Amino acid sequence: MTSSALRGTPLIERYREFLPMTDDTPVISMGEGATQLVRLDKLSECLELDVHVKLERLNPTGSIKDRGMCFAMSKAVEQGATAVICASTGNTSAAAAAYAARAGLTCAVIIPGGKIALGKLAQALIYGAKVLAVDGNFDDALRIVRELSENHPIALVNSLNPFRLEGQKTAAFEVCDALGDAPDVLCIPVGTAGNIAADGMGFGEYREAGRSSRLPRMMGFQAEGSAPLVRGEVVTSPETIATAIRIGNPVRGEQAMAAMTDSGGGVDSVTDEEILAAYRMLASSEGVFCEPSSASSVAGLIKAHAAGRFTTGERVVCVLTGNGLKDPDTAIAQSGGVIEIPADYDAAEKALYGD
Ligand code: AN7
Repeated sequence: MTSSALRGTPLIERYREFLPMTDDTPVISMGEGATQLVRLDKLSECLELDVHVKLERLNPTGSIKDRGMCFAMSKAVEQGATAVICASTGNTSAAAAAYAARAGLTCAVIIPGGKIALGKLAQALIYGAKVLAVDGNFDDALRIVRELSENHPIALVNSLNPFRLEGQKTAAFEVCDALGDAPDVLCIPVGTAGNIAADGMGFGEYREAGRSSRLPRMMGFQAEGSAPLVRGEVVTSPETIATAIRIGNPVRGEQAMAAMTDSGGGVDSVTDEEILAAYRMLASSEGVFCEPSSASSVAGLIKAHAAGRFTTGERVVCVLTGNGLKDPDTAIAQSGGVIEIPADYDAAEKALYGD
């Protein structure tokens, strides 16, 4: 079946046998998952690898977060919740707000003030969430959200919520289904580390069920200024242009480290310069526009390749977790400026072809 045909079947129905669904679990869905894998021909040739990217921007709110959110929301409704809350660097808030709207729940999100991409803020607002911006970072926001969810009847839908990981792991299933088996290597950005922890579960469960024959080496990449797992300690003031992964205390860190290490992969960091170089290259050379955080997976691949961590011909999947359109400010700042001309033919010709 094609991706678009698959998208007609709710993600959590498609992988029902791998999820803790009950007869009472409603299916809250709007066409998530079944995202395309695209081969990067130029990068593959350059690195002598078989490199594919998984375009998670094809999810309903434009990021990978919809996978976990559709299931977390379904379970929240099953358990009788009427309200949900999350802390977010942006994408989780967009997903929570959208799925809450669809399920008829109220949604509150707490974001780091001034540090989320414009498109994500627009999404949370228009989907009708109550948006609180704290004078602090994601880790501060999560601390507050955890306490609120303990004191009030409001369901927490951050990746601390186990159902989020259950939904997120479907990305690993889809990679195996699309390629016929697990790839040699999976590269993915790391923020809260929920995704890579979930992928570890997904690849493991698929192999156990005989749906794939092996586990990929899982390589996670943090931004250098927000790299608690690489440094082995909490980062109190995380900084990076990749605001989605500007997180200093990953709640799924331990589980993620085990998954990465057990698979023969590991965690590393990439600088903002490396992230932005990959971000520009993906768009201008491969026609793939992702958000900066997502490009850290490709930046990490390039760095790991330079360090000799691949064998020629290996198959690599980089997960491009979010849509480039969410962060127009960075795209414009990273591009050549607009050339302004008067409204006449000669000026246009001169600007394009010179005198
Ligand atoms: C585009 O939205 O944490 O390691 O609050 O938006 O599972 O956290 C987003 C994270 C990668 C990292 N790429 O995934 C949030 C949030 C994008 C993201 C990550 C995020 P995790």
